[in-house]
Amino acid sequence: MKKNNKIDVKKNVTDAERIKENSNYLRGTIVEDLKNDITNSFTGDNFSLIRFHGMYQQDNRDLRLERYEQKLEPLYSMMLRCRLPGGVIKAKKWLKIDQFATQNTLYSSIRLTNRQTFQFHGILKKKLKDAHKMLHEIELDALGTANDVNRNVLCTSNPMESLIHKSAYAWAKKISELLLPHTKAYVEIWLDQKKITKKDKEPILGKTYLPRKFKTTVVIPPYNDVDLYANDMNFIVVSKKNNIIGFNVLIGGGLSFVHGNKLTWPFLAQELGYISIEKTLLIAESIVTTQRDWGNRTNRNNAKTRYTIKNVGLENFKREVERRSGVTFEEIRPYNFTNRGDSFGWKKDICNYWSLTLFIPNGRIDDNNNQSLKLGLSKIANIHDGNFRLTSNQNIIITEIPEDKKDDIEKIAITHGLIRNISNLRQNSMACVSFPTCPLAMAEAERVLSFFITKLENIMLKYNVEKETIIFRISGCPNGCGRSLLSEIGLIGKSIGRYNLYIGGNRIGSRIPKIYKENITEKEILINLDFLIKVWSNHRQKEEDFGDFTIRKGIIKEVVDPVYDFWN
Ligand code: SRM
Ligand code: SF4
Repeated sequence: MKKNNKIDVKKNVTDAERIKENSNYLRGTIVEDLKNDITNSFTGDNFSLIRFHGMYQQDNRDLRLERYEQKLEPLYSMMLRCRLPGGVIKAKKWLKIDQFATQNTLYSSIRLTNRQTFQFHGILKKKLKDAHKMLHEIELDALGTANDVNRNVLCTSNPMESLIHKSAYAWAKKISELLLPHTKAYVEIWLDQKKITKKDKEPILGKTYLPRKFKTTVVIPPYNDVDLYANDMNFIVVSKKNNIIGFNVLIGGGLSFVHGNKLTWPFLAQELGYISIEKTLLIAESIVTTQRDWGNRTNRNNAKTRYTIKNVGLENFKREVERRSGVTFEEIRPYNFTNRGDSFGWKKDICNYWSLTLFIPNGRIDDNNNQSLKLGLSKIANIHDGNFRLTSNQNIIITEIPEDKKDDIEKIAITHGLIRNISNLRQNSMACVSFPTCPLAMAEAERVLSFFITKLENIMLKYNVEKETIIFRISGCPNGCGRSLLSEIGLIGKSIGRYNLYIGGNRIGSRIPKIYKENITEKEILINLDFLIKVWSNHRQKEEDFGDFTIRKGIIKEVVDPVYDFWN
């Protein structure tokens, strides 16, 4: 294994590295698999390679056993995630998305994600090219929305709220473009374009791409609606007289861990320094290439930026970024976050248009017996010339609404359940997708969120705190997609019907909560929360948030250094 006492990296690299190296810039044999109609699945390395093109192979886990007993192949289909930096899409384009979901997917729904984009679940292999071609027709793509690349770039929602918002959104798009894979594999395979170049090149990502997924945000204080502390690279806007003059740069956030593995831990993004605006792309590139070259390629559990920083030290990482970019970081400029979540209802923008923020339960846009959100949104899209803007909290903002369309849009929204009276608690809650489509799910999340919220609403009513809010989130496994580790009360799935209960995060999402009870049932969770909310309602200081209260009262120890405190 060792040569001259050095680890032979090539020999020790993970299978994921071998797959990338041998893929011919992400082509593999995907084209051959598409011609094979005996199975609905992708074979060998292609299972992983299609992720770089924005798709995941899944099967319906509710039907797995039944199909196994019938000796049938699992019901394979693909989830496809669109690239939509800042979450902005023309309302008219939405109609195509809506139509595709209805006509070509097994579930007929569209799922808004907490990274400002949408996913289709249940596309059969034979329909995949149609999906990519439809996206291309409306000037979208799914490139780089999954696997070891920079993912969909987040930006504080509603770019029309101020000139700063508009410009921040432009930066989110520029960063997304800069860090995209350059390979032409995507257009060749999915859009049937002829091979254009003889030799592909990946000047930033490199032939083996990044060691692991990489996440970026552009944020405008005081709104932390993007949950920046969960991301690898963050640009916090610093402005003067309505102009962005530069960014505070924070790196190394991430929320996943592995149950029982103390070498894995969540971590909050840390401050690197301030840069002036013209250095932005240079710095983005240098941070990414440093992580590309220094990140761990022998253990995927320790491959994200936060582990690289832990290994080499923040100062060394910073010096390397400065060396590569030729830019010296200045001292961090003062900034402050006071808000998270979305603010619902009507608002006027800088051009005197209106915007309407709608609550979408779990981000799931579908029609069923109780609601017709999908139909409602398509009716709005039909009469609206402006944009839909997807938020990092799985909601949607209809923007650029002229005064004379306001009433019509509101009427449709009310008729189809898109405007409803809901509690603050519900508005601020979140769950990941989990069952039935997520192959990694250990416990339910999306499908039990409403149940938990209704029970918690009753508990809060009982103790006269029903007007208050608590950031409550559920993730079906410790990958933590529901960002439970930035909540005041977070559940993380252990097995069917059982969760770890975390408390002690704060309202603005800059403190990681800690485990309060391990592996408990839904009933036990509610008994514990009834007790905690009762104590909070009786003993909190004026307007003290739930998370802060649990720390002040010593109910849970504060997580200061997550590497140690998260586990001990
Ligand atoms: Fe996630 C994997 C869904 C945001 C951490 N995530 C998955 C997969 C693709 C399962 C898989 O690998 O097969 C899930 C697909 C479920 C399905 O059926 O749709 C999945 N993640 C989601 C979404 C849809 C959750 C949602 O309800 O909104 C989010 C899609 C975002 C997007 O549009 O790109 C989503 N995932 C997150 C977040 C939150 C965030 O980014 O703000 C996290 C935690 C932050 C972080 O990255 O640390 C997150 N997802 C993971 C991980 C753990 C990564 C790690 O660092 O170890 C995995 C597993 C993996 O990558 O190996 C994962
Ligand atoms: Fe799936 Fe786990 Fe992510 Fe939930 S947290 S979507 S269960 S990977």
